Amino acid sequence: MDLSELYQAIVTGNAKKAEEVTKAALAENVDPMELVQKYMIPAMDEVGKRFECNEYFVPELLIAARAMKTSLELITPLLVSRGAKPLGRIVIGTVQGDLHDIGKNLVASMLEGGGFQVIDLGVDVPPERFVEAAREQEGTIVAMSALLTTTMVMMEKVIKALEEAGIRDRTKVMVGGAPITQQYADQIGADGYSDNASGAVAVARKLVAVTAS
Ligand code: B1M
Repeated sequence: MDLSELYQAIVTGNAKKAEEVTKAALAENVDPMELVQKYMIPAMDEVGKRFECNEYFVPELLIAARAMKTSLELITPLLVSRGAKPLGRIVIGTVQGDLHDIGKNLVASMLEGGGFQVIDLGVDVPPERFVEAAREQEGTIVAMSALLTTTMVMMEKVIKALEEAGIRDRTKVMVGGAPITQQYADQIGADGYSDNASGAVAVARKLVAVTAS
């Protein structure tokens, strides 16, 4: 099977083909994370590059995203484990003003697969919504995703809002998304950062261990 067809299907926004190749690959027991990491994420990176050089425009981004999501819908159930007692509770969302959710959804699925109870607040999440969700249960981790340089600043606002609500000391915060770096995470006072979905699980596990000790 030629898995580069999955890459091509996403770059060209061919959701039907993406679905077909993903189904065939899974039927042949190809590792779902290999599909995501080797073909699907590079395809979205290529779409981003074409957008940057004005070869693609917003409609092409949208149809590529639709193809990506079609494949992810088939893969997500395989990333999510069931039955085990959760390691901890995580509320996740894309920050206010930002509508990108593919990476956030992937991180949420990996966290769930990694044994966490995940409450997904969706996209365009205002600081007070993160605070409200964190307040519901002590020890909750707040996980934020941002894809735009114009919206990443909201992460700091959420941390400030947690402080103002008096729950920052009992709420760990982790951040990620294409424009976020370890340096930025440190600068805004986040407790954890990862540049990818499986790394996010390792970070969340560390944060839980720190809270428990
Ligand atoms: Co947008 N977009 N977009 N877009 N888009 C980017 C982000 C951009 C880099 C494209 C470019 O110019 N090359 C650029 C941002 C530039 C900047 O800020 N510096 C951009 C722009 C400009 C825009 C608009 C402003 C375009 C416009 O309207 N003129 C607009 C903004 C809308 C808004 O949010 N208010 C816009 C809109 C869109 C669509 C809606 C059309 C669509 C999103 C559809 C959707 O998500 N449902 C879209 C898309 C698809 C992209 C690109 C092409 C792909 C994003 C993606 O899904 N990547 C993107 C270019 C790119 O990133 N290469 C681009 C795949 C995904 C798996 O990766 O989300 O990075 P990512 O997640 C990774 C890691 O970052 C990490 O793990 C994930 C898995 O490895 N991660 C975390 C993410 N969150 C994490 C959280 C963690 C830990 C790790 O802990 C909590």
